[in-house]
Amino acid sequence: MAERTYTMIKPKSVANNNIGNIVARIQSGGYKILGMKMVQLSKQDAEKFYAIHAERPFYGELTDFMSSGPIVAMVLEKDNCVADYREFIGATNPAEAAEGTIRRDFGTDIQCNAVHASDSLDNAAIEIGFFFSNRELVG
Ligand code: 3AN
Repeated sequence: MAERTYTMIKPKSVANNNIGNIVARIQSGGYKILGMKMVQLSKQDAEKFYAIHAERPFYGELTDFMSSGPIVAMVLEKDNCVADYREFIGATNPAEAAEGTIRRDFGTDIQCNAVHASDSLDNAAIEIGFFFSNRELVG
């Protein structure tokens, strides 16, 4: 069944000029891009987006990093999109991500792991709503 997920290209990959490479990878994987924009999160935005990780030791560092430069936010659509895309990008730690995955090829460490991906259908809906209005999505 067609599902939607939320993904974003993290600041370091934007700074490293990898937007085009990552978008090409996503499209060649069969994911349809329904919405896309480049924005810079404030520290407060990043804290809100990652509120689920508030108790984790890396929360301060993660939200500093995610607000350190522009990100590219996207909504993707495909059958079984949420689970398939998690597999497609690879493990959280790029060093442990499978060959040929986005995180393996474009991530540098566990924090700067190239892209974010929603971890469930419910969170995908919340995360899509955080960045996009319905008007900004095609199809
Ligand atoms: P995923 O992004 O694979 O769902 P989560 O939800 O465990 O992984 O972590 C969310 C984000 O927090 C990761 N994308 C990564 O940027 C950061 N992160 C996770 N674990 C660590 C860690 N041990 N040290 C620093 N940052 C981390």
